[in-house]
Amino acid sequence: MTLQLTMQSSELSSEELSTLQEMRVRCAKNILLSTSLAGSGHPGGSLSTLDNLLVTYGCMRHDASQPDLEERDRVIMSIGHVSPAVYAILAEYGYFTEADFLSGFRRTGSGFPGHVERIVPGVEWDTGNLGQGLSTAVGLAHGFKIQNRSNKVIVFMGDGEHQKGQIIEAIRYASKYKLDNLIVVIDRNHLQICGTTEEVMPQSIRSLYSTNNWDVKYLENGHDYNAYFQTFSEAYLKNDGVPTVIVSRTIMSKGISFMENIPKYHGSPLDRESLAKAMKELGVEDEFEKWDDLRKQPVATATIQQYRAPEVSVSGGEPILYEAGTMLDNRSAYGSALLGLAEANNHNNNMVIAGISCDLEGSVKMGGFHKHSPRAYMEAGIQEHHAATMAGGLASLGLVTFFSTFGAFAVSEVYNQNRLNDFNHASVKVVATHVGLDVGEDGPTHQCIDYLGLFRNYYRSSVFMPADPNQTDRIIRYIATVPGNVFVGMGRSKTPVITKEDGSVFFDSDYTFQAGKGDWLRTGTDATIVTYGAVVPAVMEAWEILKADGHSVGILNMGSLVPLDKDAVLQAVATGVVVTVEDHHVETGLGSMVATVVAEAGQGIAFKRLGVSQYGGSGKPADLYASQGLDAKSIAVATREMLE
Ligand SMILES: Cc1ncc(C[n+]2csc(CCOP(=O)(O)OP(=O)(O)O)c2C)c(N)n1
Repeated sequence: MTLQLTMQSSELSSEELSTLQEMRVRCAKNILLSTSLAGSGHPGGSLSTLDNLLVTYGCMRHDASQPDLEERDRVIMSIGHVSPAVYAILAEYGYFTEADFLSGFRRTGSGFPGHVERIVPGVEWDTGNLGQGLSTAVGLAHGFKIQNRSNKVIVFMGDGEHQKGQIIEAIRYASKYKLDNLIVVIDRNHLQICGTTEEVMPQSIRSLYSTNNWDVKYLENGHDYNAYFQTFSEAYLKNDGVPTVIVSRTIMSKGISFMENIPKYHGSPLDRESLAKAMKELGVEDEFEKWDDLRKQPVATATIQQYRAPEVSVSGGEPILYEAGTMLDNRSAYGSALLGLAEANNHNNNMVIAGISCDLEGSVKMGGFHKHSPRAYMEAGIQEHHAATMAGGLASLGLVTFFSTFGAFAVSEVYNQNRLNDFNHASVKVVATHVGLDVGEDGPTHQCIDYLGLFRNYYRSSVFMPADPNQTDRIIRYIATVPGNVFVGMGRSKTPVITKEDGSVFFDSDYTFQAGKGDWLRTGTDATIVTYGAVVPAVMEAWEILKADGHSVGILNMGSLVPLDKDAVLQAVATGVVVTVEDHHVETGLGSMVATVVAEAGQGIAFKRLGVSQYGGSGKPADLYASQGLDAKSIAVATREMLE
C-alpha cells in the first residue's frame, strides 16, 4: 500500500485517516515481529516515532520505484536505532517487500542492518552514532540552497539524543544560514535507555531551538495524525528563512498497553509469550513461527542497494607551475589551487566547488575562494564536529566540498565524524593546513601527528601529502576531479620547490599526480630514504651530505600514502637499506606501513624508522625537528650508521 497526502488540504479525510490506521497496525506488527525474530533491536522508539514517520512519507516528495530520484526530499534518521520503524514504513510505501525485511532483519549479509544504512532502498544515510544526523541534514539543506534546488530535508531525532553537544552547533548554523528547507521532528517520549530524560540529563529541548530563532512547534499529542499533518504541511510549504522544529510528545512503545512508557523496551524485543499477547492487542495473526522458519533459509541479498556517486563534471583548471628557487608554504599553493578550481567551475550562481572553514579562513588560505564564490563558502565557526559532518551532507549532493582547518581539529578532533562520512561514501575533501611538528610555536596540542594512523582506519579514504607547492597544486586539482573521501595534509612553513639533480623543477608541467604512485626524487644503489611532506627538504639536504661522503642514496617521496605504492617500496628494498623519515608519530605512520610491505614480501633488510617519538614542544620547527632527530644532519647520521 502507498499513500499520497495533499498538503494544501486543511485536514486529513476520513479515508486517509483509516488508511493511516491500517498502515500503522501492519507496521507495528512488523516492528514487533522483526525485533523478536532477531532477538534484539529497538521496538520502543520505533513505535513512538511511527505515526510521525507514516504521515511524513505520505506528504513528502519521493518515489519508491526511483529511490535515486533527483527531486526527492531527504529523510535523515538521526535515531538510526529505530530501523524497524523505518524498514516497516519503506516496505509499506513499496521500496521492498515485508518478506524482504522480516526474513533479513539483523542477519549477517542481509540488506537490513540493525541501524539504518543506505544499502536499504529509501534510506539516505548510515547512522547510529547519535547527535550527528542534524549536521548531515543541515549539509543537505544548505547544499540544496547552494544548488538552487527546492528539495526539502526532514530529520528525525530523539529527545535523549539532544544531550549531544554537536546538535547545538548544527542548530546555530541552520539559523545563521536561514535553512527554511529543513524540518526537525523530535520524538519527545521523555525516555531513554537508563530512565527518563529528566533523570538522565535534564534539559529544555524547545529552548535550545527558540533561543536560536527557530520556528518551534509543540504537539501535545504527537500521535494525532491531523495535528502532525497540519504542522508538518505548514513547515513544509513555508519559505520565510526560518528552519522548523516539531517537538512531538509521544509515548514510547505506543499502542501496546503493557509496553507503553517502559524504558526497557527502548532496546529489548518481546519474548515469545509477550509477542503473542501484543499480536492479539493489535488484532493480527501471530506469524512468528512462519517467519522464524523462513529465517532458516540462506540470507537474501537482492535488495542491497549499491552505492552510486552523483555524476559531476569538474574541471581541474590550469595548473600553476612554481619555478625552481621559489619558497612558498603549501597552504598558499592550496589556496591558489582552490581559487583556480572555483574560477574554472563556479559560474553564474552555478556552484560546483564548496569550501568550509572553522574561524580560520586566513590561516587555511580560503580567502581567495571566499571572495570569488561567497555563495559556496561556509564559515562554520568553532564547530568542527558539526562542520565535518555537514561536509558529508554537502558533498553527497555532488558539491566538491573542501573542509579546511588545522590538522588537530580536522582529524583528531572529529575522528568519528570523518568515520561516518567514510561509511557513507560522502566524498569529502579534508585539507588540513597545519600538521606535524612543522606547526612550531603553537606547541603540541596543535601539532597533529596522528593523521595517517587515524585515516588508515577508514576503508574508503585516501591520504595524500604533498612535498612542495607544485605537488600541492596538482594534488588539490586531482582530488577535485575524482570522487572519494580524501585527506590532504601540509605543514605551515615555507618550503622550497623540489628540483631534479640538474636543478629543474621536479613536479613540472609534465607531472600529473597519480594515487598510489611514489616519486623517485633521487635514485641510489646503497640505501633508500622513504619520506613525504614537510620533512622532504631535510631529507634532500641529508642526501647532499651523504653524497659528499660518497654514498649513493635514493629518495622515494610518497605523495600518496593511502593507497601506497608497494612496488616502489619493494624497489627501495632492493637497495638493502631502507630508512623512513616522517613528521608523524613514528609508531603509526609510514614506517609501519613500509615495514608491513617488507615483511609480507618476505624480505630481510636493514631498516630504520625516523619520526616523532614523543609529543613535540613549542618552538621553531627547525629546532623541534632537531630535538627529535628529524633534521638533515641527524637523518644523514642515521642513514650512514645503517650503511656501515
Ligand atoms: C553517541 C552515542 N552514544 C550512545 C549511543 C547508545 N544509545 C543508543 S540509543 C540511546 C538512547 C537514545 O535515547 P532517545 O534519543 O531518547 O531515543 P529513544 O530512547 O526514544 O529511542 C543511546 C544512549 C549511541 N548510539 N550513540
